[in-house]
Amino acid sequence: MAQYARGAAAVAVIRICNPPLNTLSVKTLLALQQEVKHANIDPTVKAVVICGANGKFSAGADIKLFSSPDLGNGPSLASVIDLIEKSDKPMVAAIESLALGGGLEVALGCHYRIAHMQARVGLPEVTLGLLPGAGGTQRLPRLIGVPAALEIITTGKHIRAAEALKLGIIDEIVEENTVEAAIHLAERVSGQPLGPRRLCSKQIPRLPNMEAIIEEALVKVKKQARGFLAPEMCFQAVEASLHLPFEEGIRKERELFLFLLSSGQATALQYAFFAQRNMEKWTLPSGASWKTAAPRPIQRAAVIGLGTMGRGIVASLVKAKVPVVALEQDKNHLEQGRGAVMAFLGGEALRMQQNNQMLDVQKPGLLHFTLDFSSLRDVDLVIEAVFEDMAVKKEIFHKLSTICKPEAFLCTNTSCLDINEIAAITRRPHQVIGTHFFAPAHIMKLLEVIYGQHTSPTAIATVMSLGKAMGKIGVVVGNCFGFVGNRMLIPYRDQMNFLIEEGSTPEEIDKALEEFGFKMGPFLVSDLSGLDVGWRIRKEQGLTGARLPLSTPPRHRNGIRYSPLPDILCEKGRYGQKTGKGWYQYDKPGGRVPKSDPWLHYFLSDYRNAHNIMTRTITQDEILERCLYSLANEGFQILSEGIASCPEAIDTVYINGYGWPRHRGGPMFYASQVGLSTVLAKLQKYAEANPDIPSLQPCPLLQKLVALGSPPVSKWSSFVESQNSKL
Ligand code: 3H9
Repeated sequence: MAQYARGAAAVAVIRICNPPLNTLSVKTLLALQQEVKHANIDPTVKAVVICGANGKFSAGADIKLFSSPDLGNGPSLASVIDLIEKSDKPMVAAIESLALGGGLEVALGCHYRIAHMQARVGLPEVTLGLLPGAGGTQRLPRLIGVPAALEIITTGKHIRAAEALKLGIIDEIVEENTVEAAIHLAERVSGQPLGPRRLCSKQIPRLPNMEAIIEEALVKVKKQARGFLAPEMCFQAVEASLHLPFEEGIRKERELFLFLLSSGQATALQYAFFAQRNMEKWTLPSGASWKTAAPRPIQRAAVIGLGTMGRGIVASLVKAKVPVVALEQDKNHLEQGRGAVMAFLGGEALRMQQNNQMLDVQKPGLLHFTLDFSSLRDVDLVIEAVFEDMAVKKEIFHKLSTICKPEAFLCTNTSCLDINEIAAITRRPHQVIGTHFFAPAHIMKLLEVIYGQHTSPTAIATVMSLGKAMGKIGVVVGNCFGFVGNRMLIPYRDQMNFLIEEGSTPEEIDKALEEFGFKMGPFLVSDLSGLDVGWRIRKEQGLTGARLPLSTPPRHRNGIRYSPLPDILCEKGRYGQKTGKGWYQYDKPGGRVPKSDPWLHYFLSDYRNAHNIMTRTITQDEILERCLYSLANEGFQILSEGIASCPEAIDTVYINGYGWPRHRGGPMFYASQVGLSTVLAKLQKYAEANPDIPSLQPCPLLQKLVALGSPPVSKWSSFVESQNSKL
């Protein structure tokens, strides 16, 4: 609740109070409104400071409100800000820690803004599928100009106090006692005219080349959007501030805000926001959970293998200021790894310096490169990151089990291998856990944390806590081939291959999925990551089989449809970008710009002829349905097996590790938005037409959910739990 106190010189201090982040709920807004009204009519009050309780200004509107029946109850945020701005007593915002969204809009309604040097401000509504709906799109451009406001509002980025000062968002920065400083400022400005300080009556700063700037900004926004509505609506609202008087601009902002609020995209993004945060609150089928398991501190970690993954993991640990021992098998690999890690970290140190942060890579003890396994004797946790070869991994874990201290945790960075089999080779299976990082590991946020049969809750809590410190989004998942993310990719990739066998092209499939919202189509991704990676795994699984004459390799394995196309490409040395040829062609090995390859189209046509496949035109809808519904179908199977504890876990994995467009909420949320009965009917149709593709057979859980009337995503887990408890 907002409180009301009085400073020495009749300055009222109003504290926004709604822990932990002082979000603006109906109750908080009502209290803020009352306190501002009080201050306005109290003749002894000469000026007002607005701040947040517990050293945080405000994280903005309470996002839960947007889907709650309380929406529309109480005063609107816009009306409270209007009251603040129209006050004839100086209102000073004292910004500590953060002022985001509606929080910054409150501060923009104030006549002066003062911030602590560590504070961050921003209008991140776009990331929730919205736009700043309480005057932010009209006040910010009046304060800092249209180009800077467009950049902030269409990207939603957070801005540090120093930059906010440069841009003119805040008037002063202080190193300590922000509220005290704000009281002094309020005393100083008391009695001065407020007209020029009210952003609602300020003229937009004009630039001679404004039209060109606006056009350029629109092109940029459209290029990034890929069907995501909010950035363009943010653009339109800010553009309105250029042409319309303040009140009309506010009306336009409102209209666009309400449009976005009712769009499925805002619902999807808000779902994704809370889904991601819930991942920290993991629970195992055994009942053990984040509440009952405490993480152990990691004073020193080790990484084995400095290939692509190991390098990124080392860099992430160092960034998190965790001392690391980095181990390789020979001098050559060690030096290559050292060079790559130092290059990542050098870039990172520069970036951090620009934000007034420090990363001292040379700090003694922070990073130690070695060839000597005995250096791992004292570490608290090891992450093995060698290539995906069970025999090699087992050998390493056997060694670790004898060398590392008994309480050390042993993690394997694997994308598909069996954690139990690796754990069984050690004398401490309860300390063994899977950590599936995504490449490049120093950038990608997702971390699948895989528990095996014996993994202890303490090991999970420790890895989740370490992952968080490394800036990762940890998702706890069960052990099976491919875990959550890669297992679901299998039917998806099968469909894309089957579709090109039947008459589609990589270009058409990539375009369909890019228009759906993926940054890159699946064939382009495959060329980028290398076709040989999957080929090696398929060979190890014995899937690729013995080669018949190349033009007619069989399209089935044990009666189940199997497309040999990717294997044939690999046999021809077409690994993707690295060899300059894959599903596309590139100007040279390592080239990045894809070009359609006539060879591939002739090859596909020969292949279809050899197999007597009647080529047909495949629609964009069929491409999307077969690829995406088969992916979600596997998700339902994963849920029913308890590999993922909830649909939110699957969606968080896909959004953060597989490029699934966030504004579509993740595959499970998407299935619920399309309608479970529609997804079921389509799967049934495709399964009937393709009886040799078992992954198109609808999962029993999907069928049961449809029979139950398609409950919302939030109810699926309790349904699965009740089903499993009956077994
Ligand atoms: C808006 O303002 C619209 C306006 O224009 C007005 C229109 C009319 N609401 O993330 P954390 C919860 S839209 C509800 O773990 P951190 C969060 O779920 C809003 N709840 O902390 C978590 O709950 P729990 C614009 C919220 O330090 C707890 O607070 N604002 C909200 O890692 C702690 O959060 C934004 O988009 C919220 N607004 O990160 C800011 N914010 O403990 C959204 C947080 O139950 N928030 N919670 O799991 C964030 O980006 C991050 O929370 C922040 C802190 C960076 C602030």
